[in-house]
Amino acid sequence: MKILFIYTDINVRGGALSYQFGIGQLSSVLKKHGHETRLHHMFGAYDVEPLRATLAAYSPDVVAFSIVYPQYRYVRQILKELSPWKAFTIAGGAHPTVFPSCIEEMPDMNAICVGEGEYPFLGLLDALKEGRPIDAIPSLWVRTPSGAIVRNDPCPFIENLDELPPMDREICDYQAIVDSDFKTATFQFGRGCPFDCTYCSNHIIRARQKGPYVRFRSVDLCLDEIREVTTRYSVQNLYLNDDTFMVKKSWFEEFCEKYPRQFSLPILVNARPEQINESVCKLLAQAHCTRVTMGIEHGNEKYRADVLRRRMTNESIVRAFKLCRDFGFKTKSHNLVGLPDETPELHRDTVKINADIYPDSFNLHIFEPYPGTHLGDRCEREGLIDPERREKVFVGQTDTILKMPQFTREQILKCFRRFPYEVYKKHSLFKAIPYLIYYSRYGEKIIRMIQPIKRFIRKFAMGV
Ligand code: B12
Ligand code: SF4
Repeated sequence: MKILFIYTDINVRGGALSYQFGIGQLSSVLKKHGHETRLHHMFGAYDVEPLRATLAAYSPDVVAFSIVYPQYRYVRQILKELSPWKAFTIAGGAHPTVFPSCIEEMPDMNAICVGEGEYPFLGLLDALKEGRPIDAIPSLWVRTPSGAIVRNDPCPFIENLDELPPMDREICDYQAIVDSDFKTATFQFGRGCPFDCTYCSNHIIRARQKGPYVRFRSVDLCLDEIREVTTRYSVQNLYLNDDTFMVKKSWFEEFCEKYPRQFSLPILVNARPEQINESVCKLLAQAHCTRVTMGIEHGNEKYRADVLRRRMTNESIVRAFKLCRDFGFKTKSHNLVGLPDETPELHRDTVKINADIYPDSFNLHIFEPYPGTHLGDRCEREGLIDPERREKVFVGQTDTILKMPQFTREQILKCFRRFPYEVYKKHSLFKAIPYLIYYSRYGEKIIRMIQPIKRFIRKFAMGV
């Protein structure tokens, strides 16, 4: 059968293209079973016309959307504008997994997949091809001709990721993706995260299916994948996108021992501060690591533990960043602002810890409540979401839809815009200035204008 995947990447900040691992994995599995796949990547501004043309030219049997909540509004718009659909429509991804009742808000969506999609999707395609009923396939919620929705229980997590073929990178212009992010190829070697951060979707994704959630492909297969990608494409850095790269100690050690025997390209990784210690850093250094990204999220220890369920001390965070720096790795911190119960005073603790740490680079996101997550549901229950803004405004983590008397929208935006200056002012104004522009009201427009010299600015500001 002919399947057209649709990946919407609209209004995403920063201008880098991205590879969607879920689609890459589903595509390789479907191709292995004799199906034909294509991708329509809607990037930048919303424009449905090229998609209309793709649909007319390709005439797919099935149209498959992958949805994260911030992009959900655009998927609904596409569905509406191109209705009625000739092809069967199905969606999967984080949002339908965390909040499956979203199918009720999409009358043109025939089915959604809750959780991992490889086998449910294959089951669906086989049934459609053979004209069999489709309403009893595990993990699928299906809209019947009468309009009723059948909700099937999910199948268990795939136990052994090695049984999946390597991800399909040919489905997109992979070289363009690599080039748009300073020649960086991204990899996702495992699935799942054992932690419970309330603003993140992982605790719900984990609860949706049975069986162990945190899994890794075997190291040798991961190295084969790196070889394949670096041979086929021109790549200068590898970004290992896994939520927590070092969560399975034996896998991490094996990877760090075997990787440098075969490759010399620098790797960039994610970690939790409490995972960083001397022996971990030694292994990372051995594996040519050049940057470690760690979530701080909030600088107030008690707030971080009580509201975000991130139980670690400030001391351990400061120590982790320092250790990484001592080993010569660049560091990057992730932070949030505009959270429930937060105040401008509490946010100052986030500024302070970043100023103390002085990371080479950082991200500050304005909190966006994802429906179905612990913190998203709390915002809903407590009436913190401004209903007008939720429907009308795309926030993309640079604005807020919360209405909180103790931390108003104006205050949140002010904190967001001043963060770079406050963090870097005592260290380096040269570093603060590019960030101030990036986080300013006109940041996105300016970034687009200076696209040709982006690499130079990044080197200047972050040293990478
Ligand atoms: C890697 C990653 C990225 C990468 C790759 C983008 C991507 N969409 O995959 C990058 C860095 C680019 C990224 C960007 C963003 N991300 Co992100 N990302 C992740 C991460 C850490 C892993 C996802 C992954 O690759 N898993 C492995 C693959 C194989 O699984 P998968 O994508 O889930 O797909 C499987 C199933 O979901 C299903 N499936 C998926 N699509 C479909 C479609 C059909 C038809 C079917 C049947 C099944 C199906 O089958 C797949 C195979 O089993 C998750 C956290 C997590 N645990 O999921 C966050 C996550 C998905 N990201 C999230 C967000 C919010 C974003 C951004 C909006 C952030 C931002 N402000 O820029 C952007 C959005 C980009 C976009 N347009 O999608 C949220 C989504 C929240 C939600 N409830 O919707 C998550 C869950 C993290 C969180 N904070 O909770 N992200
Ligand atoms: S450690 Fe990161 S990926 Fe894991 S639950 Fe927390 S925020 Fe999500």
